[in-house]
Amino acid sequence: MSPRSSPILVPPRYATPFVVRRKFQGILGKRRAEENLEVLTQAHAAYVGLKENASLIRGRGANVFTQWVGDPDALGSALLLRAVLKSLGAKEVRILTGSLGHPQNYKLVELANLTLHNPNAGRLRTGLHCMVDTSPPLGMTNTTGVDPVSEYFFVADHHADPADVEENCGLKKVKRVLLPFVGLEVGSTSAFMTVVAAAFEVLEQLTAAEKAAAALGIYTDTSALLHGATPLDFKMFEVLTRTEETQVILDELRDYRVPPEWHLYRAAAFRNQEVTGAVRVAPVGFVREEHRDVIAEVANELLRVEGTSIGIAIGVTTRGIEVSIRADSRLLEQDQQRIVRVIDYLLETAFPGVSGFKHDRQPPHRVEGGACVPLTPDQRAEWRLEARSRVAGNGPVLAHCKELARMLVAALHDLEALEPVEMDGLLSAVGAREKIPVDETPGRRKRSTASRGRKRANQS
Ligand SMILES: [Mn+2]
Repeated sequence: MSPRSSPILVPPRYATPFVVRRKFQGILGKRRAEENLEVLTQAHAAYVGLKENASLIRGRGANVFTQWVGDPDALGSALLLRAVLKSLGAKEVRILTGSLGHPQNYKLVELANLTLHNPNAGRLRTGLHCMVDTSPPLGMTNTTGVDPVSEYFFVADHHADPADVEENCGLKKVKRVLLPFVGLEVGSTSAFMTVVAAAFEVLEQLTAAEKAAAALGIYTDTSALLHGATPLDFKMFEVLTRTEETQVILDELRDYRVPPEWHLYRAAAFRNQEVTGAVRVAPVGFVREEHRDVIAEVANELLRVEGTSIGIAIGVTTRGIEVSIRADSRLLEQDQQRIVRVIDYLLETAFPGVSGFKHDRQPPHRVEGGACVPLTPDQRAEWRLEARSRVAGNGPVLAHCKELARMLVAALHDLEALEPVEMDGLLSAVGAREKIPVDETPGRRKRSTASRGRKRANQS
């Protein structure tokens, strides 16, 4: 992209703080409006932009794309945008989500009575293209498999960096993104879309279940308002859950049930894991697409095991090879930032040229990410995966996951040989920790006894 050419993401026009305060004080209260002034300035620009373009929307259809595998934040944002577009006269608004990967999300879709359309076959051909909780262009990273579009009407997302979105749009020949709200500084896209919907006065038209769905979006993306939640996330969660009816539905969504297979995946992951120092890699084997999010849950759990800095889970779905990575550098005494470089190296070496690998850097110490590598025709023919195939079993799929696990560990050993300082404390962390006298403090002794007990349980 030449820096002089006009940007694809049309820069929003921002109002003065006076105008922004006046619009949002009634919704958030004076103090909260002041606390959130920056993001509210963006919400105000979204409100004005949508209003000014009402003539484009009226009588027309709209597509709202999410990630291929929809999560609560994406679905909550989508139904909020749908309400806004309908209030501006849109004839039909379709939510385009390829699949769901978690039982909680099936429950959400059922309770909020959402109809999800296939992102390719189910789109309105002449509709305005919108995107929530993920950024253009379609067909990359978590929208792999979605046919591209060249013009976007409205985008709201808190994940990608605006400069990266601009660059990727240029590479994929996107012509224009008319109303881009990307790289939002909020814990959830749903919080942003809730305040936009409130500006349009459409919140009260939502059903209790729809409000609960949006609240769950805020809740899950901020780990129950504990991780990366901004004042806007807190406030919008409170606004959405004011009625008892909404609270009851939200409680039901939080208290979801998992299918019995869920624990087969976990058991396979912990039985097959490769542990090298502070690195745990768990091959899971075949995972049904509707259970796909268990791979990320396994990665989270690996990182929870004491003394772990990197947790990687590998599974195969009918979509492809799915890898989920979690890293935490708090155990590393020096230069905690190097965890990002180690993960970068690992992904580039083990999966060269694979588009779709992406990870959020959450400095100073957390890295989260994942990717889906499409299956080759040979793998498809050999494995003959069907939706009903046996999950997490032995066989060629698990063998392939194990092979990938070994490759990742080998790549780390190579990096250690090349740059020992980068890898200090990662592959050899357990050995280093065992040198610490166990009776150093009473607290430490207690913890290490507990950890030994858990390790035995996991290995059996
Ligand atoms: Mn999100």
